[in-house]
Amino acid sequence: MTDLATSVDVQTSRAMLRHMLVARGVDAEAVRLQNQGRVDLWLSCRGQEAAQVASAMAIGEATTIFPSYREHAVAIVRGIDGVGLVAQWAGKTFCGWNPHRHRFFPYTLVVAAQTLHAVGFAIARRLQSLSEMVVVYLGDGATSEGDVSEAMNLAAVEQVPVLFVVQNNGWAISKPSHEQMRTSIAERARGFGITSWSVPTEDPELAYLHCAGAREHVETTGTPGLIELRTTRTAGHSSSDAHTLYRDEHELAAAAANDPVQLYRDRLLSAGVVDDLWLAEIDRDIEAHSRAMVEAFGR
Ligand SMILES: Cc1ncc(C[n+]2csc(CCOP(=O)(O)OP(=O)(O)O)c2C)c(N)n1
Ligand SMILES: [Mg+2]
Repeated sequence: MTDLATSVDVQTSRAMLRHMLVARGVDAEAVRLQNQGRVDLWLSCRGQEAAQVASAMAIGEATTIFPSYREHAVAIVRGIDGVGLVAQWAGKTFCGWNPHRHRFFPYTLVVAAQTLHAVGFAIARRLQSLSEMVVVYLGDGATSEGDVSEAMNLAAVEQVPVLFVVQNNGWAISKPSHEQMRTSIAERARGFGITSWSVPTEDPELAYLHCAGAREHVETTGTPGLIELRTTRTAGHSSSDAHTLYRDEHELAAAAANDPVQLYRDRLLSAGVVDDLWLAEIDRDIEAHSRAMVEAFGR
């Protein structure tokens, strides 16, 4: 990746923090509703907000995204509200948003299947002479699925502009990522002839710049790319997963101490990029999401 910008502007910083805070608030309300039995299942994105918001914002609004099932913060960036996001998990609908309007396809619970959908979509776009970049989100565990090998190979052979965004949160349910593969995820992509990067996401701004670089590479070359975002899953795999049974207490304590949302909030506050008034407005926004969610599912 060359010619990376070295900083993000203040508006981008504020927007990133706003999306991260709203995603955290919506996620927390969904957890509460699930605890009350109003939502059947929830797969929290807690801890992954920086990776998701930074990548989604770097990708921009025009690109079609194929998500997995945990990209709630990406959905928030795409303008999907808490009610739309949770409706599927409350058994109300197959998809709580308009995939075409938001350019955000329905969640796929069949691990890795969306990678083939994304590559097929990109090929179809080219056949329609509408060549455009397509983005697909997947997890570390998904990269061991045969579908991902097929998708990466097809994308490379067809030379279509698909950006694979892999959130490596360290776990595929209870299987740690270091036990899932002998090579790194980025190396796997290179084996298929796909340019790849592996970046940390503790700093959302750095993650944003790296993702913007990956996006530019895919857009300008018209070829696939893969960016591995190293992140942390703070909660269990799902609301049915007692993750403290298989996770080390020190790992969980470190995750809580390095919470990307709290750290970024503190950083922008002490730098004067945001102030208490600005944060209070975001709190009101979160409350509005929560109220609407309780109204829709809470009784
Ligand atoms: C084809 C398929 N195999 C297995 C499962 C069961 N399953 C659901 S999530 C998951 C782990 C996926 O891990 P990862 O790709 O790292 O994503 P994460 O949940 O960590 O976001 C598995 C094995 C499934 N839903 N679909
Ligand atoms: Mg994972």
